Amino acid sequence: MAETRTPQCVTLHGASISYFTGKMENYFRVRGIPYRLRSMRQPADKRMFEREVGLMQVPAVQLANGRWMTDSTKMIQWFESQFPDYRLIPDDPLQAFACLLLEDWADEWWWRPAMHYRWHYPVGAHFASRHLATEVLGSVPAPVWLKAWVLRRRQRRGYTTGDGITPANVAAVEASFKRLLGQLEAIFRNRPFILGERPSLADIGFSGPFFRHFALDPVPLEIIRQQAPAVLEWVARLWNTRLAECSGEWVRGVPEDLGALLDDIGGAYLPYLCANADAVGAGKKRFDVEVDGVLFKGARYSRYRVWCLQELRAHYQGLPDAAQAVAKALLRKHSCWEPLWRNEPLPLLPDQEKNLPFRGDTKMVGVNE
Ligand SMILES: N[C@@H](CCC(=O)N[C@@H](CS)C(=O)NCC(=O)O)C(=O)O
Repeated sequence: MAETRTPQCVTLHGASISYFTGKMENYFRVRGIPYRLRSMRQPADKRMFEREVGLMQVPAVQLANGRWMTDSTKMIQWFESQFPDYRLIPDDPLQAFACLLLEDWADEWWWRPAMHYRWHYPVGAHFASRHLATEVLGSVPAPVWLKAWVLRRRQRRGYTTGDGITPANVAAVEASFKRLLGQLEAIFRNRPFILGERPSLADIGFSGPFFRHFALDPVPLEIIRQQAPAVLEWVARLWNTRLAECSGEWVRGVPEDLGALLDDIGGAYLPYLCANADAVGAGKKRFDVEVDGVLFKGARYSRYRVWCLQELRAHYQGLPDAAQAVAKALLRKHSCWEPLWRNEPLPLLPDQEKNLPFRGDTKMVGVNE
């Protein structure tokens, strides 16, 4: 019989325009887990986060019993194991694997374009920097304009021009976003959520880039309005859906229209993860990588994303034999198979991220490294 225990209210420490805070908000709402958003305040919270979860990154979640957690992906997996009613992850192992792959891609690959659109265009950069200067740096004794300027510079150096975006590849990065919109638009014209009539972990994954970035920042929002109105509807639909009230069904298997997304994962994301693993293995904090015809110069290395690649492998290896065979054929068809296994061994730290979601070892991208 389904579990009906009502979760207690949790505290979501984050920022109200942050990518991963927005992902957790969508998760908690859809899943019916009551939460209170508490805006992180710098610099005091830095010490508290480092003490409680090992890292300064948002969001961090505090359970009703006071225990702290970090990392949206592992937190969601933990909550799903605690409250197994109203399933967010399909029972079909192939669909579950597809969800985990899409979530990882949404988290890690769409971060850079989302940061680009936020910080490249002055209209969005001024809105976001003033907002964060007030929300997150409110207690820092300096004028808002100065804090906003410092934030814009930090975010560009950390996540856009300092992470592989150059004048030569901006057009291609923006074209990849528009291609994603076309792919998602085609899906949402056919059904309300990525895997059917009910939201899955794949939708929650995409709420990261979309909810607080692409569908909030003025430049990408206008592109979505004009080119992908069904995607805009999906953003609001997900926010307004409660799994407890959903009676819709999943689609069967992995539908054909997800093929274009898988092609992009195989063509760009997984090869990027391999190049990142090469860089980490070689001790290079910056590296150049060309994927799908687009050159990223001076991308930052990420130890965390080496672990992401390991996680994708582990999800595949955890599939039952029959599902492994189908998954392998699917991954092969979309050029995902070879890059999934290309690097051996992976340059992981000893026991890296073993204590997630309660303690993290590495940040997704270290802006100060
Ligand atoms: N893997 C983490 C990533 C969290 C993350 O990188 N959050 C960003 C803000 S949305 C952050 O805190 N960055 C740290 C910084 O900018 O120093 C998750 O899934 O929660």
